[in-house]
Amino acid sequence: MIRLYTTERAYPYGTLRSTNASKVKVILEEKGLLYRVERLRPGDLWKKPAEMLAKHPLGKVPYLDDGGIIVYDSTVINEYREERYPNPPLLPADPIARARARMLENFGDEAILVGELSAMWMPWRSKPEGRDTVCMEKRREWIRSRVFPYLEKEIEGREYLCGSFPLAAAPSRTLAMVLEVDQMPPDACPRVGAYRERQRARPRSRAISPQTSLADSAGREE
Ligand SMILES: N[C@@H](CCC(=O)N[C@@H](CS)C(=O)NCC(=O)O)C(=O)O
Repeated sequence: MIRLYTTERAYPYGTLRSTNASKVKVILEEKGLLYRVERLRPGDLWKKPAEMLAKHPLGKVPYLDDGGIIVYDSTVINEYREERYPNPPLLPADPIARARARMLENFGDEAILVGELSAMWMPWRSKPEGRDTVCMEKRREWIRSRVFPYLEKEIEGREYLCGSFPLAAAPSRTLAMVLEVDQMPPDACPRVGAYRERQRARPRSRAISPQTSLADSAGREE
């Protein structure tokens, strides 16, 4: 049985989940694998208890326990999944298309997930009066000016960023998750807006939707 270690909690705006772990969760779903979610206490991300550090030396989530094999880091986990369970494939076979998929994934990691998105997402865990709205707006501006235009260009003429190969789009699936709560409009990028709706409509996105309860998104054991 695969166990995904992450943080997910119910808040007044829905179920708020770790962004990096959601990148893994959505891929486990796309692979149709059976797994169970093990939810850590959100405070563990700061306290970093010894049992967590024993599994992930940086004390972060996600990490995966695949029958006793521990794998951490969302990109490494998703590639491990691909190599260990090749069907359905997450990456195209052609080396050039494969490099493009990996570049899109890397862009998503560096432009969306590292820093920018969490600074916009974490404040939703606080009461409205406790949020740094100036900082949140700065992060939205980054997404508007640097992320949306690039995705707008890459999605042109395509239904999904990389056809039926979801690895490229895993970070942007978590952006779609955050924007279900944040509601920031795609402004001048209509293709991104329509793409986001298509992503959310995929049945496999349900497991990371803020509208899906904790009980309903704990994984599938059979
Ligand atoms: N590169 C890692 C980043 C993981 C990460 O930063 N996770 C966040 C939660 S979304 C975390 O554990 N933060 C606590 C910390 O940075 O100490 C990955 O892709 O898994």
